[in-house]
Amino acid sequence: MNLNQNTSELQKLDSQHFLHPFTDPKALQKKGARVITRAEGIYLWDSDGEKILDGMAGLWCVNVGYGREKLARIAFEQMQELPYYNSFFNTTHPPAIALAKKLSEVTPEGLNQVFFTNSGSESNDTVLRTARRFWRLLGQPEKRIFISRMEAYHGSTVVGASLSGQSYYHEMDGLPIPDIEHIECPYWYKNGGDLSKDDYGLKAARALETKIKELGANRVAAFIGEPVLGAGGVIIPPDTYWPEIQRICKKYDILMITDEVICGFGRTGSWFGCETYGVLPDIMPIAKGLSSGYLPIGGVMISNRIMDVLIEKGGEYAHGFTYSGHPAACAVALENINILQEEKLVEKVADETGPYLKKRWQEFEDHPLVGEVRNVGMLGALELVEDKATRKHFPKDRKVGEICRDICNEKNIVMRAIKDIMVVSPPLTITKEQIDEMHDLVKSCLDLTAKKLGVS
Ligand code: PXG
Repeated sequence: MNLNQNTSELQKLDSQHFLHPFTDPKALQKKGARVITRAEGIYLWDSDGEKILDGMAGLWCVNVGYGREKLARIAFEQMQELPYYNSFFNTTHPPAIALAKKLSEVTPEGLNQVFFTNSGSESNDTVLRTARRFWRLLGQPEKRIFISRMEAYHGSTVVGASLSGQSYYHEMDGLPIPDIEHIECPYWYKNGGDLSKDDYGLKAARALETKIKELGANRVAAFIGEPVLGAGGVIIPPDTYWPEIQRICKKYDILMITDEVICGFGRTGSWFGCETYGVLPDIMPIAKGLSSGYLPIGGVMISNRIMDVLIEKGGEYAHGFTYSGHPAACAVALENINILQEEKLVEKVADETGPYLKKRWQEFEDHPLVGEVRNVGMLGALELVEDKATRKHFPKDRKVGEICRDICNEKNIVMRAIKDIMVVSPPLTITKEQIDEMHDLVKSCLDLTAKKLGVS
């Protein structure tokens, strides 16, 4: 990589030729992007040599941390042995077979077959096509509506964005596509009012039943939800929510899909988020932590019930991507899962670092800007409000989240601002000492934000 250019030259070339995801290109031209040049453990370095604590594990994905030589070596070796071959038309190769077998072992009971993709968005396109095909093969082609939720994020393809639940994902190009509905998500702090968390969890789940009755169960294919809503603001459901969702899905014979793109591979302190909440999905899209982001790969885990129908009644499954089950990506993902197992990273989050993050994070409850502190596993959110007693948010135009995020940037910690919710999702390798370091940085950024806003 040519790193001899200085930062401003790199920024200029970047904004002239590179259209960035979820970025205002005009603002970028003025400000210039931060140029990240290397990474190790939980830290990044930029083109000015600044060391940055990555509180977001990239984009919620670098679960085993940066700088794993073994993953690089495995990609190198696989690329020499067989850099590419496909799995269309009755061909296959050993890395895809080995990863598929491993996934059937680490995922919950009854999910034994995987379809490989290259991203979470492709996974959700696959989910929609597969669920509709399942009902069609059973002689119910009218059972095709997907019920998703407000605040959800399921990707940026046409299907992914349609399933997503924030209007600004839809405004860009007139989405959602037909036969996708959105219901309230289990956002207790915003919508719970005086209800206890458990009572509100049941209420939020029963919005699904109301919607099913309104549409007719014979028209509803599936319910899809992230176990914990990630990009919507780390919205953690009350414990009563998912079991009630599962009960309703069973009652009306609707497929239940847990989107594990963020929650999978240890993020919530279990291998998969559905396990944290005690439910078992029919279909489970995965990506991100599957390879810890070292190479792009995603997948969809499919239950035996669905596979039996696809096999017995289906004929050709007319869906696939050139790079489905790419050999190097599969080899890296397999080794990434081995690392999670060998270093007991999921157990570490459950028993040691997750509870420690929670303890340190709870200290922010006393901060004048913080209305709610949320944690599960290696996820944390701080909801910034104008009035703690009434849970009133700041007016949108004060851009409080953006202010805090810019301060984090200056202080060399990456935190994501989702409206006025500040979020962390660090690598699962983070140590207690590093959690302390992250806590201190976050504290100083909150204090500076409060100062800038004139809040004390
Ligand atoms: N499902 C979920 C739950 C996700 O969080 C996707 C699907 C789509 O995955 P791909 O691989 O197509 O991006 C995601 C992605 C953010 C952010 O900053 C979150 C995601 C992607 C980019 C940014 O919150 N989540």
